[in-house]
Amino acid sequence: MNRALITTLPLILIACSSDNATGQNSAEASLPFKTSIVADFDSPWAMTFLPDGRALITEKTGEMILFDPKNGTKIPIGGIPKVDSAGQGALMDVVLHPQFAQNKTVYFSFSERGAGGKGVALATGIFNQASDGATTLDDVQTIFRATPYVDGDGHYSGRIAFSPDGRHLFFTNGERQKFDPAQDPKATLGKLLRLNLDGTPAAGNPLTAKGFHPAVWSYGHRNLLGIAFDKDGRLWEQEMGPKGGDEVNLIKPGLNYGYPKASNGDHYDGAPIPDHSPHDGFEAPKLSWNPVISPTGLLYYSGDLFPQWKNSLFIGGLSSKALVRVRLDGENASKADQWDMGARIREVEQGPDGALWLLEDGGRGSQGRLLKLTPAG
Ligand SMILES: [Ca+2]
Ligand SMILES: [Ca+2]
Repeated sequence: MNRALITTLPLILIACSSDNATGQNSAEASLPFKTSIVADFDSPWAMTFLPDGRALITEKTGEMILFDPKNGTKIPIGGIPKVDSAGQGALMDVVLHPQFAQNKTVYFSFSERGAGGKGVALATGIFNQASDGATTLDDVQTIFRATPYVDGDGHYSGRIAFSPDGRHLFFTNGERQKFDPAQDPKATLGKLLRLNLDGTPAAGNPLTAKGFHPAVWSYGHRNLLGIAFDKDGRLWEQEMGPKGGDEVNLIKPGLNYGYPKASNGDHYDGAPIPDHSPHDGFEAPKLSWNPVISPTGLLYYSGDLFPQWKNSLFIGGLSSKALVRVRLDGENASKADQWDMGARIREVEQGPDGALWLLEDGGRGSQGRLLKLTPAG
């Protein structure tokens, strides 16, 4: 390989047998994908692709970065509000408005300090890149805040997804390591919320007439770190459960998913939680993991590059340092693959060409790299 080619290639292959015939790692060689290191970040949290193939990437400490995979350019984006990134706090998810091509609107979530303590907030801004490349989110507005704000730095959740018809957005609020708020009708903590695109609670939410906060769509959740719609419009969710209780759930309006009254896991202090059982009044997970995988990010795969994985969910694993694949069949889900990635995986995204893109989390020895997975061989 000549030097000019090396310096112009944005991608570095780390598991290519032809480049590494002597020191080949058998685990890597057996993976069904080729892993390319595209870039290095500090502690990235989420990413989303723009229509032109560039990407927005959030960093835990509060930066949003415009990244161009074609040349490796990173441009910090101005206009992001102050983020409280202590503990599990972060500048969190970033998702484009369904009509981004027309209105340039970006939705993002972050943890902040406010009356009563800390909480997770949802905001919008208008993507604006000047002719000199300087990039900002203009007219940033916080359109929803979790209720209530409490002390502590954990279980914010903060994931965002739009309904397939583009008329509503779903937003996750974790139970903030306070347990009972997940069952409190007035709190948005431990809930999956359905909002209008302006951040107000959507009309017709299923529990409003029963006295719940009008944004609530489902409840009894712990730390909801991924939501995604499948091709038939089903809403899937994964959450970090208690010890031995990580979950994939199929979300249906108005249902109680049990936490902290029912879980296939138990509290980390050893206190038992009754397992899910038929007719206990709680919706059981479609899948649970023991030992845990520490799931983060959730992608519904619809691409053509890995045709064998259509109709699969992909989940990043923190403690498991894994990429996890779940096979869907209607309302059923089954564990399909768990590949060792050797680093904590925070985010999974599908690229414009159907490649899988992963962000390492950057903590506890993981580097925070952006990885691109393409078919092996
Ligand atoms: Ca994403
Ligand atoms: Ca249990």
